Amino acid sequence: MQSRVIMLVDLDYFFAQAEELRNPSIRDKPVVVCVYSGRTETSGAVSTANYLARKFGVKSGMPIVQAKRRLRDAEPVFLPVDYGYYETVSEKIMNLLRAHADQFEQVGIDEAYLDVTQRTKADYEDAAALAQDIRKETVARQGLTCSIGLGPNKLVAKMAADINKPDGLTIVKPHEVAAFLAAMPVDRLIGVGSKTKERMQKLGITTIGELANYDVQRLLDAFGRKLGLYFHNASAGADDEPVQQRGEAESISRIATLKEDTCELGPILERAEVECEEVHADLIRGGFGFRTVTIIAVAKDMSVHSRSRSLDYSSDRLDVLKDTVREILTHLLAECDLEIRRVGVKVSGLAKRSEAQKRLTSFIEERSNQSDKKQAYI
Ligand code: DCP
Ligand code: CA
Ligand code: CA
Repeated sequence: MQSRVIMLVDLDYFFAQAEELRNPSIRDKPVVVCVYSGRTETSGAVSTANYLARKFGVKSGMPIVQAKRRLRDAEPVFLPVDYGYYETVSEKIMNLLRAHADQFEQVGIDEAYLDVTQRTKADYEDAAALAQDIRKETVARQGLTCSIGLGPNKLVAKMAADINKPDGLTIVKPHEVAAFLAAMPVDRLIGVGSKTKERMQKLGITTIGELANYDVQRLLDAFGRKLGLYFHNASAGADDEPVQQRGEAESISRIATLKEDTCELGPILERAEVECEEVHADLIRGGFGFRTVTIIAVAKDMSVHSRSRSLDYSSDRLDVLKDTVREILTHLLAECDLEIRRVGVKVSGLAKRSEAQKRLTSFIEERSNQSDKKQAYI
């Protein structure tokens, strides 16, 4: 097979950079974009932060209070997430990137794979020049910097893009792959989390190179066939996944056990709202809107009850999701006398969001807000 040339383009500190774009006066300050949970004024988590804020140790997922503490004397700017705006920015960038690819695959709100084998005739010098053009173009046309990894497959391209951030370009030619990976700690390999890292450590594996040289049969014994084979191939930098627009996810869900079994709406709703936020974050990262919301409730006796409601339009709004969840739960609890042990939120009927859809949705939502909101549901 002809060797491929794959690029991974990832926007730098995306939500925070998008905020800087519409308000350049905050550029020289630490900028922290937050998902406020609404419980207290500062409860919630950091979505992302610009690189100045990261110098103070602020990072995605950190509690907002902790970020505030770290940035106490640094004149920080804290902003709430504005997914709709980031999506608009993302869409423009993706359209720009798509034009440079033979095959294009968006893998989240701020990154995409480009197969550029044909247009560069598999020449890395050509591909490097194309990557430089793309970097210049995202800045000149959309005002945003990105980091790019270039390599013979998606795995190497992705890992290369992470090396030189922000505003970096890292090129790994086919003959450089083994050396590029060998010395890296094993948890830098995509798919190796902290638990797997610990298990590998017990096997005497601490670097990706050691994983590549580890006896394959023993690896399969330890991790099972599918995962073992993946680790074996990936650690050698082998990956033949094609670049292609993915089929749409069928659903996104979260389920969790309540602190105690209860039949009261308050604590059940509180848990469900956290799940709404997590589901919604995944939804936005994937660039999806939803039409159907399902509540799954597991009762004390382990019986499972589910209720769904469909909107007559596709939405990506957290408030719409939360309102629908509240409505379904209220009905469910009124209908059956249940002590709930676990509660889950699922969205389905997912569709990629386009500009036209978004305009339509905001129009319908405006209308339905004016009249009785229930009319928006079927
Ligand atoms: N995001 C989030 N919560 C997380 C991780 C990410 O809300 N735990 C959101 C905010 C990010 C966006 O997704 O801006 C893209 O995620 P990345 O992992 O690509 O991170 P950034 O673009 O923020 O930073 P980097 O410059 O490291 O790519
Ligand atoms: Ca990014
Ligand atoms: Ca990303």
